[in-house]
Amino acid sequence: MGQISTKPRLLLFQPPIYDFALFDLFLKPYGLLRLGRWLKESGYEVFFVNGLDYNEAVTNDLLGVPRRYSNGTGKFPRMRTSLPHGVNSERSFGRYGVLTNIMKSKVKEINPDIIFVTSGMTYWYRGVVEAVEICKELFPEIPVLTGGIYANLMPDHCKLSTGADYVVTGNTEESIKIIFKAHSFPVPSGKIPTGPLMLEDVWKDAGVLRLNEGCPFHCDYCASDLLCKNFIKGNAEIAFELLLEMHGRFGTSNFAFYDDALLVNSDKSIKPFLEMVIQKNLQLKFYLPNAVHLQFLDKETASLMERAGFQEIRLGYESSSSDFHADYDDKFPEDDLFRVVETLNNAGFSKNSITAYILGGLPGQPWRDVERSIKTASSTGIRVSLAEYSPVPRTTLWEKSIDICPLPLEKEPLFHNNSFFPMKWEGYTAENMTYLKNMVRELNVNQKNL
Ligand code: B12
Ligand code: SF4
Repeated sequence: MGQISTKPRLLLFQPPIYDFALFDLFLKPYGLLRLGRWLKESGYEVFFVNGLDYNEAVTNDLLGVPRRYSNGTGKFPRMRTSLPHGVNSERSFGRYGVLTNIMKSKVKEINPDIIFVTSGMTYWYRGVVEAVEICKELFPEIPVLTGGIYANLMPDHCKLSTGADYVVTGNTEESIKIIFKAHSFPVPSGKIPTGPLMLEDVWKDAGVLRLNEGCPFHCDYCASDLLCKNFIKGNAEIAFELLLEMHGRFGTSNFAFYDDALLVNSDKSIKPFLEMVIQKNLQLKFYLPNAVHLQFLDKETASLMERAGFQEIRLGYESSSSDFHADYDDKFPEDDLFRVVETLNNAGFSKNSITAYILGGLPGQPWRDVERSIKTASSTGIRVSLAEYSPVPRTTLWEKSIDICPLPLEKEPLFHNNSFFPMKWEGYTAENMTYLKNMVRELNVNQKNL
């Protein structure tokens, strides 16, 4: 007979997601699983309930098996649901993830001593509410902590809407130590590791890597510096070890970078990392769900990326307007896109594998500026992606967004979802947005056919 463990039982909970549409573009609970690894190393027995498990059999029997792709991306099981009272949309709203009763029975079986619920986009908060509700219904006395992006950007809303015992913001490491001490749990030692808990179900199809933490830039529309106060330079050896660990244990061959600023400090991080990858010759595939900075993409980096197995390059172009960059960010000189496309192309990337992100729908932004940016980017022969602005609490543009927007952004985070197009005005109407989206679609089809 096995011995009964006396280790404290920690439950990590990834909530389901409520949204109009959701595609799994390497969406993983990376932050939460870093904590899991830390606490496992500190002597905790760690359990994980994945509300976004796309392989959960009972859910898939009922809702249908979601379509998945060989690069580890794909769909999640979806159930139609209604929007809360007072929130209206013509689009169908959905709940993505594992059925509630299945999650409930998993949580019950674990019988935890302490629970961590993570959070992502602010407008996904309803899933966090559901996860905390399940935990509190089953184990009213067990401390429930929430953390992550929504918790950090809207702590008061998070406390009120979820009723969690703790909303952890700022310095996660210190906060956890204080809370654990107050509850007489063993206080974890050392630092939160860069690497996440190794779970086959999570990492087999696609792994997540992050070299640099945070970003040295401070764009008015972005929360990067709120989530990570100081830019932390990456360590190529540690990232490579994590890659080898996932590849060795689970055969993972697709890897996505979560960096906000992957190419910053490149001589010490991404370049040596890619050299190690090339030398080991493991036939891996790399993806960039987040865009990289144009000004740091030099010849050497482009060549290393191509040789290491990058399947695509996404570029943070945002706009062709110099006024835009003067107003909101200070990212790069105007003609950098042309230089970078040529550099990437010479390194072996087809134009069809390069995408420029353009930001549309910022408060007061004229639609004609966005149209010009789309045309300029597309004239280089690459693909274009129109990233629709989502107002992010506590950023520089937040106050302006609240002033302009007729929707109650502070009270109801669902309205941060760009599906509501919260910043429409007479200089950028819903019709203008539809026109721009169609234009992007057509231009991209034409590029493909060239
Ligand atoms: C990777 C990423 C993506 C990926 C998706 C992956 C994902 N996980 O969601 C992609 C590229 C698809 C994406 C898309 C978008 N994104 Co994005 N994305 C990010 C990014 C860079 C990382 C997110 C992440 O997972 N971080 C991992 C973190 C959580 O790990 P960590 O820091 O190590 O975690 C620590 C703490 O958070 C904490 N913690 C975490 N969980 C818990 C739990 C407990 C209990 C405790 C105590 C602590 C704790 O402990 C961890 C260890 O120290 C963030 C920016 C950022 N710097 O975070 C933006 C960000 C989340 N995205 C943002 C936006 C705006 C978008 C888009 C809308 C962009 C657009 N206009 O198209 C789209 C929308 C996608 C959609 N489906 O709706 C915004 C958030 C907006 C919002 N309203 O909430 C952010 C903040 C960037 C920004 N512009 O400010 N994104
Ligand atoms: S460069 Fe990118 S990640 Fe950095 S602050 Fe600007 S938008 Fe955010």
